[in-house]
Amino acid sequence: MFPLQNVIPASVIVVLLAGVFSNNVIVAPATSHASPCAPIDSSGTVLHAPALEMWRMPKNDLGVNELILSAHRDGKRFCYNYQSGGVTHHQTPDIHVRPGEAFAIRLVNDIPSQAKGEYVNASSLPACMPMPVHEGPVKHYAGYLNHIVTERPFEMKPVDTNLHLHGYEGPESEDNVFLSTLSTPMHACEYVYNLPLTQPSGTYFYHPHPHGASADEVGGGLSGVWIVDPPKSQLPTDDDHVLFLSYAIPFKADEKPLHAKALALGAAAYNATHGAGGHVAYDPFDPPDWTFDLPVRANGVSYWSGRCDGTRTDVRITVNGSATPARLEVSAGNTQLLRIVSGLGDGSKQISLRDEAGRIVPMRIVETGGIPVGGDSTHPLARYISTSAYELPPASRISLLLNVPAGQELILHTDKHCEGYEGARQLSYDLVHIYGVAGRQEPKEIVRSLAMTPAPDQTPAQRLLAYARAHPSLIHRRALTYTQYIFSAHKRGDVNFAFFITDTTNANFIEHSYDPHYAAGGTYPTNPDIVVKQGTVEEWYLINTTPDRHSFHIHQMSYVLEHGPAGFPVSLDVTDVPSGTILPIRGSADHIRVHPTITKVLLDFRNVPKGTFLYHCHMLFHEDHGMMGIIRVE
Ligand SMILES: [Cu+2]
Repeated sequence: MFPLQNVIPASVIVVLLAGVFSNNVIVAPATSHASPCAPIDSSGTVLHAPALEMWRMPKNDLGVNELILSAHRDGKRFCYNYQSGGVTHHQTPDIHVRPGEAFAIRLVNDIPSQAKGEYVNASSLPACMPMPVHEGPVKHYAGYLNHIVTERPFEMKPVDTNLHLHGYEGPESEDNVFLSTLSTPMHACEYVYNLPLTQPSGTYFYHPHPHGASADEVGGGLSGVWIVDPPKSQLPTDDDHVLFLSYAIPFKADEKPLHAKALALGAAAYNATHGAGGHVAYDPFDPPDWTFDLPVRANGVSYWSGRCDGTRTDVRITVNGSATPARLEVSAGNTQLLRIVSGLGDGSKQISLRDEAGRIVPMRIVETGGIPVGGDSTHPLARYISTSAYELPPASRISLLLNVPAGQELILHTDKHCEGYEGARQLSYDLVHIYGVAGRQEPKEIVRSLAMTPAPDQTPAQRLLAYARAHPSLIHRRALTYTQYIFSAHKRGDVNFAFFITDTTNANFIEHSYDPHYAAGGTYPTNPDIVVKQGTVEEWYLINTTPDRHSFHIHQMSYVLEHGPAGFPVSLDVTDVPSGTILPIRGSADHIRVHPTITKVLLDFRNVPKGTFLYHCHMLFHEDHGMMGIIRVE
């Protein structure tokens, strides 16, 4: 964390008229800024966001330390501002919290217009209310292996918003994303959190979760970082860096429009209109290849290159709001911690470290998704996993340790790679040049961190995997299958993308998109897709039958990825679900099949609070178009 005055560049500080306090009611500032969102910094330097320690924030009139965040829109861009001492700041803060402490974040929705919610006492704010759901007419088709699939078009303009503390392990009532701000009288909600004592020390993410509008809002820049500090930091704050990856907004010319050929291919591959002749029986844990009925080459036109060339390149990204590559100077001799956070709504990045000659330098990963790889929240840097590259899905975080000798540099690089056969093509470029500078500080003791070993019981993740292997009869297995379609046009020129995540363990499954139903006055859906018993452990097979890359995230809890970096099991809350493998069909040049990939995770429901929450793909375009389900722990 960094003192505020040292980290906000003067060029982007815009101090509005200080609010006037009167009977504890803050009067709205009288002037406005040209844009509520800070511009992309082109200085070539990595800037650091303001660090706010929640326990130092002013208390609201209910006695809880409070941060007031307001959500704004400027064209395609979205951003958070925050209020402090009557002043509006145009940066998204890094929020520091400590286990066992209570804090409040008030979210004010200034997207459609300035709301009143900034300027009243917390006790005067009515509670958050259920988010309205806008559904189109439902049609039925035959989908994966001839099971029923429902088409339920869902459109929402990005005007409603809410707050999700991604990675938060407290009760459902404190992180209820079924609620939102727009339908409340002051377009604002106060979220009050009591951070569990068991919340791991590490790096987390906050962002809006309005179903149907998440991709626009998060991709447009509406997200930030929250950090759970250990009881005693293992590093000086100057050696602790957040590197927040987000799209360069407004979108640059490197974003090519989706190619018509790609649409034709998608339609050919997934048009789910073939007749329902009774579903195919199969082993849900060993699913068959999915054959495309319609040709991928026809009439002399090839809709399928068979290569990993994507249909368009992904958007250039920024680091902490600075154009890339950006320079970060660090103290030579001191161990540095890089907290790398993907704020990309849809893109999955493969990142690596390089030396000046371009050679791969092993990354020492001490944290995945907020959780120390060694499982020790008191000493979160105590263990590391060494790996040459890491696939960073949206909303995921890893932290690295590194040392840079004086006068040398290490380069954080995003690699060219395949985001699935249909997904965006990821370009290769440098993100951050990390220079070692001598004499900035007295060299400190190098942080002691030990490499992980394959011992089966070194970490909580290893112990859970060993337990599951030793007691297979106690572990409930579940298959979650990812499918996607383009349905027939509703009107001329219109295509309806639809994405599904379905519990296919039950042989009579029906593919349907996210579909919450509420009882009158209720604040949680009453129709969970998955019900689990508190106290159990489950193993989920994440099965990707599509040629697109997906990811897996669940709220309120982390889980164990069995085969993580360098083969180690790790705890995290978002993982990559690699695309299915494209295979030819013998005797047919025009048809292909997709061999599903299987990613295995262990979910330990023994310490998860009872409640109703969500699991979904964190490619937000996919989530917005249905790839999300409701789980109830009871
Ligand atoms: Cu997805």
